[in-house]
Amino acid sequence: MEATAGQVVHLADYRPTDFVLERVDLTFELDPKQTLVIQRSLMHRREGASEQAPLVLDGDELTLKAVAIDGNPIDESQYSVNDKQLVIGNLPTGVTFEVTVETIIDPEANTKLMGLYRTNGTYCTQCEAEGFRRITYFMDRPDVLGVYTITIIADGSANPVMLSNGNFLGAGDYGDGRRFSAWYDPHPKPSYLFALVAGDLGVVEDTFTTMSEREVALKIYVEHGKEARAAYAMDALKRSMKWDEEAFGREYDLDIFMIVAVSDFNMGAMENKGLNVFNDKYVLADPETATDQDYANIEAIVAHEYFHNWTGNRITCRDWFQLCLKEGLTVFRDHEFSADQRSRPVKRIAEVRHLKAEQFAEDSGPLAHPVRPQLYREINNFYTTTVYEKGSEVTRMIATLLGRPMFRKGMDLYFERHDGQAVTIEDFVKCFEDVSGRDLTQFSLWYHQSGTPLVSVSANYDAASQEFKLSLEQMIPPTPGQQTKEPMHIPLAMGLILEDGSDAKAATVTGGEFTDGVLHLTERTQTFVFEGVANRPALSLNRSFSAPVNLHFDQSAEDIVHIARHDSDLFSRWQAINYLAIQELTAAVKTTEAGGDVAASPALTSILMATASDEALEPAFRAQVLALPTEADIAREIGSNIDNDAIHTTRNAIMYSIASAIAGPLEYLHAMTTNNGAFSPDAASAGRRSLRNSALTWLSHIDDGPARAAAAYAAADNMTELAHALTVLAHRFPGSNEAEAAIAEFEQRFAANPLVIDKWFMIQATVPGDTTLRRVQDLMRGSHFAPNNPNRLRSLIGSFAMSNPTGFNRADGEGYRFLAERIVEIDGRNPQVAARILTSMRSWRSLEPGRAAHAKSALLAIDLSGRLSTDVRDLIDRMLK
Ligand code: 0A1
Ligand code: ZN
Repeated sequence: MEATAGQVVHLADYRPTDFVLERVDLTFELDPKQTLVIQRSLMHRREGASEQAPLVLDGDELTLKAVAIDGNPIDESQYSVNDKQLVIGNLPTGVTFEVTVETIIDPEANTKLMGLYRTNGTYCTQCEAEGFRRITYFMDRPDVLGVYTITIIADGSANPVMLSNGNFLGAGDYGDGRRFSAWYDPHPKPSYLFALVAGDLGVVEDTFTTMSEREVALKIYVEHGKEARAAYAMDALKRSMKWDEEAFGREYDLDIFMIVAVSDFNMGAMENKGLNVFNDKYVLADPETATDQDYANIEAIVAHEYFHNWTGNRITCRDWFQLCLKEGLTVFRDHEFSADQRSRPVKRIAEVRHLKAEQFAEDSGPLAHPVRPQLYREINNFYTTTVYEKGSEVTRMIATLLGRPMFRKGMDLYFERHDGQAVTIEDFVKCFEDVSGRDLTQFSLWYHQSGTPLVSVSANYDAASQEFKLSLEQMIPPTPGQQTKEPMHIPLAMGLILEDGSDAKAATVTGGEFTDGVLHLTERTQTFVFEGVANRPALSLNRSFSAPVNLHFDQSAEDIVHIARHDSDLFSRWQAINYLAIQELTAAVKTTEAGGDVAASPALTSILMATASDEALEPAFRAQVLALPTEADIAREIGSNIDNDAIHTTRNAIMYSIASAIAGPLEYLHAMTTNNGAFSPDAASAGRRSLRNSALTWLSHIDDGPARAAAAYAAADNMTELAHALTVLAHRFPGSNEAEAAIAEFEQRFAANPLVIDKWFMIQATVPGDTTLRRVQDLMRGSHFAPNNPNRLRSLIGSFAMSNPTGFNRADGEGYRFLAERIVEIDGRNPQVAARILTSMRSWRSLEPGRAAHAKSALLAIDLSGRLSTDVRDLIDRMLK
């Protein structure tokens, strides 16, 4: 366990290392409990560094066996060692020397899953961010780049597969049962991109011919028997490779590209050079076991990790404060890829829903931080939705400001100028300034100021002068460590929609920059005047969600409906309906709390019906429109004094009133979207299934029993419909014979497939209401639960805490008490997973006072529980501050 305090690291303290790494040779003698790691590194003292400066190497939970300089063993008169550092003195100046470090590590005892560990009998590594120091003493930071040669030695029968980064050099037998395998990666890389895998795995193989006609071997390693389920991942990989050549001119740079799927993994996947390691959840899919969402996730994550080869690996981060340099940019690239592979507006809607649900929530609570933070106590806690998703939005805004062709030029310059380097956000932004001539100083505040800007809008049309006046005011709320903010550069795509549905073409626009339909809000308050607007338009603002901001605008229901029917931007049509729905839902919660009855307005009901039945629109879009804001969305919009039960009751009542009014069309939709023909995971087929599922959900609000959902469960021939029908049964008809029977049948059918059992956990853990806590506790005692497996922990405990607003936020506080105990337990084994699940309580201060008091005492219980990891300690301190 780390020290409880955890030192604060400041961006301002960045200094290059005193020594420059040139080459690293690593030999691993693998053993489940005693692996020997021999490191030989060539390095030299940096020019200008002090001649007295010692070599400081990071370490964590290592047993040191030997140290040598240029082959000569040294002892503690020349070095000092503790669990965190190996410090070597008396090193030469002006010449290259070789440091040898031998360490012993215990992969089997490694429950943190950082460094070298075992998963289902396979050796596997995870080194980002600071896992390499758990393998050997090293300058474990991203600005230390080296060329690696790796030799793996292991028992040959247990480990026929032995992999590392780069190109394969060769393999052989020692004749005593041991085998070796050697790898060489010619591209200098930081230690966080190192990877090693060894075990007995099956493989799926293919090839890809690059744009310069080089053939690359593609291999996906999975557990034996699961090979067929890797086909979609392979297809996604080939499409990603092609897309990166076409969209960004980026070609792959080794002879081989490998993916290994493992069942114990802290995150989604990892972009190690040439050897990506994946949580198997994001590799394995077939129609019987994977939903359409699983397929979409696999496509996106395979692409994301592959795209890191250029944005992250060839050009990496100077320090971990620059994490968004690789993550924000790579998320943007994977979003663009998915948009090109699927429906762009539907993809954008899903992104914005996710951004608001996660990032906006983070940005308005105690864990808010800038896209590029200034300090951290535990870097693992900064793999956040702000760094990833807001980071992507900031990249998107650069593309909006410059226009796509100029953005591409800036990216080309970035690749050309910084290939092989470890760089900063400033280096990145400078490329776009240099190609465009635009000053991005004010824009860069997006990297430095946390908090979601609020843009207040007022609009006025004057028929006599044919002028449309738009006044905007921006306000960025205070966030931890940032009480006052500067006005930002906010690019707002917009249109003025005339009566006939067309966009007004204003003759002139004054008051600020307005280019290609994008208005540039740069002042705290700014008024734009559009001249020559023939009649009163409806304002469609923030089209495509061009800026990640909240809008405050008292727009009339008629104008919103007009946009919902006519906007040329499909995303904006969804946005308008969503806005209408959230306004109505939040108002209705107040009515419920005051004891009144609620029902949806005719405007909302009719626009939902019109859009849902509009055959000209793609089914996936219609399904998105039909998906009302979630209970969490409503809670976020209300912002304070949250009573989760009132929200739940209100949302159900509104759904009941709408479903009653449009029952006929819903029945028609449900019938018309029946699956016929073989399953295909393509976007159009998935869209049809999502519309059908949506119709079933709506109908469950007026059905007087579970018969329809039970029939849908019985008829489903793919996981998308099966899991949805089970969800409707379990959530809408809890305790019914049909629900219980389906839960039991599902368990029996998929008992041997842990990834499907995760869905079973998740569906049960998110049943609304007070009784779910008991069910979660029972499931934890059941045979499927594995307390060390991150996927099991997340799907049972994580989904209960993160995605069950009424069950978790029980008024009596039992949900919070349960979680506090679990966090302390999990933290003892796997701090990263504990910390991630704990973020479910980040918005506790917005709860109504009774719940908030219970939540606070649960957090205090964790606080006082003794030995906490730096990960959990950091979060608890920030959440209680
Ligand atoms: N770089 C990876 C995410 C990642 C980060 C940390 C990890 O350590 C447990 C693992 C993966 C990505 O963006 O996909
Ligand atoms: Zn990434």
